[in-house]
Amino acid sequence: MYQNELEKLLSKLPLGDIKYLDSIGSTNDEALAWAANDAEDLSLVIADEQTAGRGRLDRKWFTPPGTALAFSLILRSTADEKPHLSRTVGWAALAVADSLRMRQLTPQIKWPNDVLLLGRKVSGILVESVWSGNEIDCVVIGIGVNVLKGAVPPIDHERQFPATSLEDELGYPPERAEILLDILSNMINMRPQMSSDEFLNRWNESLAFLGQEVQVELENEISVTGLILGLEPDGSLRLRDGHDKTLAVRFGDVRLRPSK
Ligand code: BT5
Repeated sequence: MYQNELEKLLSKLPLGDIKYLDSIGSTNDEALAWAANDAEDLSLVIADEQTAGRGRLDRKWFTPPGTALAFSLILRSTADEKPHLSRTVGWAALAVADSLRMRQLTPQIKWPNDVLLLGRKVSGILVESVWSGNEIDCVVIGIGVNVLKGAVPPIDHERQFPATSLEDELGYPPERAEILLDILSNMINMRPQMSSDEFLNRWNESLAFLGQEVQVELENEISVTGLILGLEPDGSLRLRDGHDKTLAVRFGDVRLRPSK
């Protein structure tokens, strides 16, 4: 674990408690259990390796040791933030995208939860909630970033979309700890703006396939094909289908890809 390096850098940020782990099944599982107990706002679980990293719908997320960022941030939202929690995934995706822009890369957000570089997935985000009755008590934001080449899953690792790493795109191996610091700083700085129109505009402008035709797979193997018009205020995706009808696709079990 690169704990010493991380401790030094992360001490600059107003985070809650931090758990550093050499290896874990999934940082989201650890953070969900911690959040259900007594974790403070902005507590962090970070692991060098995940042996059962998860994507959505129980898909697998590949995190071999020494190569990737895999962490989960616990958000104890305030009453003011609760109405905007559906924007959480955009918050994380923009923070990752901004950290890549700081390195002269050109990221795009493949709605809802992937960050792409030149059409290849470099980062995935998994937002999960801890409920208390009918209310969301807190949110866990899991982020995986392929930093070094070795983080890119082999072709046969149920890979449905091309993948890349920062090392592949930059041409040199960047420091994991510095990228983590930038992502977390971006999240902390952007947090008060999450409800603003400007935030939504920035998220919108970062969307991959904007104005292009895509196919979105919903639950039960139903899919819709349409032109991406942009985001609804709650972060849903607005599409125009072949009959000129506008529809909004909510988060959930969707898979998006260009239709041709
Ligand atoms: C995601 O799901 O992209 C969300 C991934 C979230 C991972 C973080 S790591 C920290 C935290 N702890 C966890 O256990 N999870 C979070 P989804 O959109 O369902 O994409 C999953 C798909 O991406 C898989 O089915 C593979 O096709 C592909 N994939 C797996 N590992 C990958 C990797 N390292 N890079 C690029 N693609 C990958």
